[in-house]
Amino acid sequence: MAGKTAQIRNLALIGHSGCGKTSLAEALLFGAGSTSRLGKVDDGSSILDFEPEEIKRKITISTAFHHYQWKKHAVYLADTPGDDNFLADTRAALHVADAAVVVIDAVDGVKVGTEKVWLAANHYGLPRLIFINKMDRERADFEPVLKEAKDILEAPVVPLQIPIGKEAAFKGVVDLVATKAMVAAGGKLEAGPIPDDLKEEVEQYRNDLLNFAAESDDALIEKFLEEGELTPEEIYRGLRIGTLKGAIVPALCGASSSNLGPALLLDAINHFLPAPEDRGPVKGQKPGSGEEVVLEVDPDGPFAAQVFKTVADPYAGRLSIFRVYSGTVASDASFFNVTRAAAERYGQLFLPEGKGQKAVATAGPGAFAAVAKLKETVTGDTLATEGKPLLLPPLMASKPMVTLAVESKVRGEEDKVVASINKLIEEDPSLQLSRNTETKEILLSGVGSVHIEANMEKMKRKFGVEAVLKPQKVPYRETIKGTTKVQGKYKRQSGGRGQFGDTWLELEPLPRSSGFEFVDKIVGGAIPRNFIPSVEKGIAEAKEEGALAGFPTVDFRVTLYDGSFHEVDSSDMAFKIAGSMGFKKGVLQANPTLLEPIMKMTVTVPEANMGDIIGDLNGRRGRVLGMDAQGKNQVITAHVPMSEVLMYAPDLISKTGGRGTYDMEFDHYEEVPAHLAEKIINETKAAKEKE
Ligand SMILES: Nc1nc2c(ncn2[C@@H]2O[C@H](COP(=O)(O)OP(=O)(O)OP(=O)(O)O)[C@@H](O)[C@H]2O)c(=O)[nH]1
Ligand SMILES: [Mg+2]
Repeated sequence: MAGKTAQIRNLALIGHSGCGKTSLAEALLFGAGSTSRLGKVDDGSSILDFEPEEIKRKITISTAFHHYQWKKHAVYLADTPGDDNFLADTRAALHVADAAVVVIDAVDGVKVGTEKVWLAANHYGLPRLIFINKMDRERADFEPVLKEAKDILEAPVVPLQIPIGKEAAFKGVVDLVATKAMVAAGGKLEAGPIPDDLKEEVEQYRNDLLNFAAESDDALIEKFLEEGELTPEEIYRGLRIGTLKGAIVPALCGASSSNLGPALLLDAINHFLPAPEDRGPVKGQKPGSGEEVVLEVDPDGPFAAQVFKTVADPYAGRLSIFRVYSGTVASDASFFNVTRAAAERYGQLFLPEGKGQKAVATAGPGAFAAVAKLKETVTGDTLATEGKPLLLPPLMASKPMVTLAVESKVRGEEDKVVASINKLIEEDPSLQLSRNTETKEILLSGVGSVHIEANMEKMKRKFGVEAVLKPQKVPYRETIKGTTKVQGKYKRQSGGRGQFGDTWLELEPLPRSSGFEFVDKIVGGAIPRNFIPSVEKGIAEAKEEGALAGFPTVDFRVTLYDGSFHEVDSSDMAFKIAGSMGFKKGVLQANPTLLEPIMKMTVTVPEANMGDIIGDLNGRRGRVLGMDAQGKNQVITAHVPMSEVLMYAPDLISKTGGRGTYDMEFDHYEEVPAHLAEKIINETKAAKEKE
């Protein structure tokens, strides 16, 4: 028996950058009568790509949500970004979606972006449909794309249609289930006879389709073997069973921007994609214990939902968008945030509708719903009924690949920049903010440069705060390699009370990561005891701006072994200065050198790119530590100087056609080779003089 939510669908549109997801979503919404005009990405009239940063670039940056009713089904959809820079948002949508419609451009075919979202959909085990889009474009072709989907994505593709005509002559499809042509006429599709030249092809494809449908179900197999035919209802049933299991991926085609074909996708979504209950009961953990909690999908049962996106809305305030898994949430009430163990009161409940939102009284399983101004809740949190708490699995974290330094455009407004970035992070947890205490820079990490740039534009627009992006500085350090003895003497004795401090210091190198050590070997009162801490203080302060190029000096020992003083003129100040003078002079005599941070990198690339990537890492003064196979990929670990990989992401992307990814973290400091050290010292000094 069908459950209470049998006529609800929840899906994400996914696909490579620019394949037409937003255009398709607009066509579905328009076709179902949810919107009154067909929004276009190109003229900025899309209600899904509505943010100024999206309109400017003509790409989706942030997942948008909408919903429609079609033949008694309520469908909630998420239009996700295809660009790599914004895939964190796409993954978050897949985390909560029940199904996916994978859009593939009929000209470009399966691209790296398609593979990435396909794998993400595999990760979540999502039933899916394929929509081969842009059949009207020059060089559009249906069959090669099907073949790529089978070969590259390893998708069990089963076409539900074949196109009638292509490129400018694309005018409709043959519906292989109903065995009739659906041809564009006056903005609608009209049923008609199958064109003669397609009959043979139709028969072939239809045979495959019947076999797939029959194989999904024992009763159908029997009937098919006996009668050699199935009714459309039986075909739908068989294909649905197969699709829900992931054994079948039905494929459709069309042209979204001219709204030719999406109308049939409306039916396919109803027929083949799962209702919330088809995904099985909701599984979570009991907070604190890790014990599994299972909740049946039931609009009348306990409430369970997950916040998977937060948006700063200029009118409504901060909106938390969540997917309802079970129960029904009502307007002007409260729910329990299980993750934060806090009750949250809220006002109006909304269904997001792209640019706008619709106020509703309730929302049940399958819905993408939103409330404004929650106090404690952030992206990823689980919401539930108090007393029936369960924790849903956390969202997948995304790796930042690019880090840039952020400076306030207006001097002295760094605090405003930091506060605004923190607000951006609430919306987009794939951004990371940090501060380098050595270089004193504010650092912003993101998935790619475009990701960071688009966020800076958004910051200017939403909060009126402007920032300048720069490559981050490398936190070099200084040290000594030799040992020396040096006198640090400060004497000012002309007129009035003078200043006198005299020290003899020995400087020695220490192993890496030892920092700074001070040894007091004064005997016989050469320097009175009370002045000795001042000598150490003088050195400790001076070492922060090293003698070589102004970088912190590390890994050395100073032994104070002799000195002299003056009964009247000696003071803490005089000994502090004497210590710092001795240190600076001593460093320059003790074979000083620069140290640079070495990163530990883990680079994951397709096998075929491995040689190239290793060669490149060697060229960056890297040392490969190991290689490991991981599926079709190779994982290379290496030590590479930070200065060589500040902008590694674009190079890795171009060398691997976008397939490579990497992680890196600081590992240790090493000496900079002499010829490079000289260059860095000169450049740093020149930059200081300019300031
Ligand atoms: N000729 C043709 N152009 C199309 C079709 N569908 C979309 N386009 C165009 O392709 C471009 C990209 O379309 P979008 O709908 O923004 O693609 P998208 O997949 O949402 O892009 P991202 O969200 O940025 O990944 C736009 O210029 C559309 O007008 C189609 O069926 N035929
Ligand atoms: Mg889009």
